[in-house]
Amino acid sequence: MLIRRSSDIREFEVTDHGLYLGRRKLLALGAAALAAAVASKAAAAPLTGVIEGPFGTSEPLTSKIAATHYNNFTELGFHKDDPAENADRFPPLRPWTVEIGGECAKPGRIGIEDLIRPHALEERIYRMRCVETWSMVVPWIGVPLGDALRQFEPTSRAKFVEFTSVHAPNILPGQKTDLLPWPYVEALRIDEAMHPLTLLAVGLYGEDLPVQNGAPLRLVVPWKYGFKGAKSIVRIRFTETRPHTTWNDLQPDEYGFYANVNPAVDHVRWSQANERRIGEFRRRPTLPFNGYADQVAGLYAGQDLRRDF
Ligand SMILES: Nc1nc2c(c(=O)[nH]1)N[C@H]1C(S)=C(S)[C@@H](COP(=O)(O)O)O[C@H]1N2
Ligand SMILES: [Mo]
Repeated sequence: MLIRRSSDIREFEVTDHGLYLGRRKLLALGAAALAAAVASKAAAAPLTGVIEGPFGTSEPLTSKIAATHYNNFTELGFHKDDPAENADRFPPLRPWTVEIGGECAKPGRIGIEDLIRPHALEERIYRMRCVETWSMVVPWIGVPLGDALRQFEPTSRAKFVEFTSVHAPNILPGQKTDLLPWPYVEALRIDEAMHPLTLLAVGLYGEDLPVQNGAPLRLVVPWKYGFKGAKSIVRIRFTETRPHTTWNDLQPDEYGFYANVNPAVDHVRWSQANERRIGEFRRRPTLPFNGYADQVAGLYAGQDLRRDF
């Protein structure tokens, strides 16, 4: 039942084909028609009181239409334009409860509002880099994950943090298939999770997170390949041992646990040395840690990043 031959389920194939469909559809629709289609989807609420975060880039933004229509969210379909198209199949987004547990002194179940209320929402313009060789620049809004997690008082045994995405096979079309073993699970080492660059995002482009980008809250880890950014999180757990994670379990030689953006370590079947920004034609060199080396390289001092890829 579960797992197809790994060659059938490469993220690359899934999304590359989808990207083609998406671009063709964009051309066919034209920007105006597409904008109308976007507007008719669940009305996004503007987020207020957002302050400018301490990190970010001044590079030109990817268009909102591209960032909300070239998506990987397997629960909502196979192709890159499926998540936007299937967005209204998603269960009601409020109230949304995230269960926090594992190696912490104060486990709890909290609503998204409770998670956010004590913290100022920050806007951070982050470079995003998929393990496929495209990239985006997206203005995310959220709270630093570390600030949100500290109140649960992780113990000294907490070495990793595991993130579990929504599981609703009766509603989510992708979960009626065996495209991936469900639910989607990702994890970070605790120092990565607590690093100030790691964001629990609740919005983008000034508004609530659209379903296709992982509503109502998802992880954004800008120095890592996109698959580390679990969407629509329902559970966060502190663990002593390294959790199993979806893509790493499926194809460990292709999707490393660390998944730090690294132009010097190729994917098994393609180079990771350069990338194409959505909306641009020329390729550009990929930067170590996606350009965030100054902030995060120290986390990996003494580690062999060819082995720990
Ligand atoms: N739950 C869940 N989270 C997920 C995925 C997924 O299929 N399911 N895809 C991942 C991958 S491979 C990428 S590149 C990013 C894409 O995020 P975006 O659509 O907002 O660009 O989400 C990640 N998070
Ligand atoms: Mo990805």
